This record gives sequence, structure tokens and C-alpha cells, in this order.
Amino acid sequence: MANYAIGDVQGCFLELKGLLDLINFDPSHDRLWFVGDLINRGPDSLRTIEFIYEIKDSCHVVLGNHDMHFLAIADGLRKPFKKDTLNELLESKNLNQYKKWLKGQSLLYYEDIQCQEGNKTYLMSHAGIPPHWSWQEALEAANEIKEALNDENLYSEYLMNIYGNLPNQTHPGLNRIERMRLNTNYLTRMRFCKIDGELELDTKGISSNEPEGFKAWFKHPLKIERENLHLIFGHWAALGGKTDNEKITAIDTGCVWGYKLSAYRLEDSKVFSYDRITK
Ligand SMILES: [Mn+2]
Repeated sequence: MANYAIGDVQGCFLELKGLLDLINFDPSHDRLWFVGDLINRGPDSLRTIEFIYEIKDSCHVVLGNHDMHFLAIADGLRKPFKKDTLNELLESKNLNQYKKWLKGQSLLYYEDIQCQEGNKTYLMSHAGIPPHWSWQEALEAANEIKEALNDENLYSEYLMNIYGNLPNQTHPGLNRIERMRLNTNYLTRMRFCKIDGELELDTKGISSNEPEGFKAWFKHPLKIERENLHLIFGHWAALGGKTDNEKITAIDTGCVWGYKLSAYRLEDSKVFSYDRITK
């Protein structure tokens, strides 16, 4: 049995199947940790969701910005962007069941894994963990969002208000909706920030291409850091899987952009990749 963290699939269904063949994935023994952005922009969001739903009992999934965006469109809270490739999925007869399943997923997942080097706690989120968050603050932020996704009275208001880059930092005057937008941005869209968590969401390049005064979130000392903690995130394809930190793994290797889909085996840190088929 092995656990594999898998990067942003974004509807690259054939590459997902190819990667799972490469690692000899066996749903009765192995576990897949999907880092979010299962769908959108790529060619086959419908078959990707159909397949992952079928093997969902062997998967841990955290939601990415594209998964949240899909929920907002599916529930009529937003209009699709021109680049979105969600139509087939939106027309699926099983749409309600896929929505319900996605709403049941969190923005954080963690588990202790017995590794070759001993026990490690793996913590996965789509974009990362901002430097100023403690373990407790990270869990509280993710829990509040999960509750909103599953609260009829809050769901629409929450999801139609996740869009936008402001507020870009925490302060005591934020109301609940503003705080949840900020926390959603930390967990699903963050790349560059300051050590106090001030976000800069416009810049997309490589980590050395930092906007003035900001750094890639994982280049700061992280308050959440502790013995045997290992972070896994996706979202940032331009990193090409590199953070220069052996306790922080970037697993989005840009399949949807013509590069490759990657899997990181938690037990021995071995990385497997499958090249994009159609470019
Ligand atoms: Mn993303």
C-alpha cells in the first residue's frame, strides 16, 4: 500500500489514467491525495470527475480555486469565464451528485504516514499555508469554509463573495464574509505574500520573480512548521515542482499547460510523472 499526492489534473483525464498505470495504482490498497483543481481549462473535466468519483473511497481531495469556481457556476452564482471548459460536466445527468461530493471536501487534509525515514505528518492544501498561520488557525480557517459550503443559509453568500483580491491581509475589522474570502484566497490562490500574510495575487511567475517586498509563501519561516511536518501543495505550475525545501512539496507540474502530471509517493518521496499527450 502507498499514498500518492497528485498535482492539478484540470481535466487532463488521459494523463491521469496514464499516471495511475505508471504507478500501478490499486484502489483497494493505495490512496490518492488530490491537491485540487481536478477540473477546468483542460480537455475532459467530465470524465475526470466521473472517474475520481468512482474511486472516491480511495481518495483524499482538497478543493482548488477551479473546483470552487465550478460550484459557483453550477449553482448559478457566477457566469463561466471564456477559458472555462466545464460545459460537458455542467450538463451531466449526475451533476447534483458531483456537486454534493465536492461540497463535502475540505480545503485542508492531513494524516500521519509511516515513511521510510519514520513517521511524518503530511498536510495538503491547494495553494499552501500562509506564514503567519499556526496549525490551529489553519484548521479553523478550513473548517469555517467547509461549514459554509454545507450550510444552506450561508452557501450562496459565501460562494458568490469568494472572488476578488481584497482584503489582502487580516485585520480585526473584517466581517465574516471578508475573512472567508481572504482565507479562501490563502488556501486556494496564494503565491506571493509577506511574512505577516499580506497577499499579492497578481504575480504568477517563478518564485524568484517576486514582486517588491514579497516572497513566495514557502520562502518565509512558517509558524506552522514543526518536527516531521511535510506540506504538499499544487496551484503554482511555474515552479515546475521545485521549492528548494525538502519538507515542502510543489506537485503541480503544469499538465494543462502542456507539461506533465506528477505523483509524489509519500512513503519514500519518489516522484512519478506522465507527459501531456495532446499539446
Ligand atoms: Mn489553482
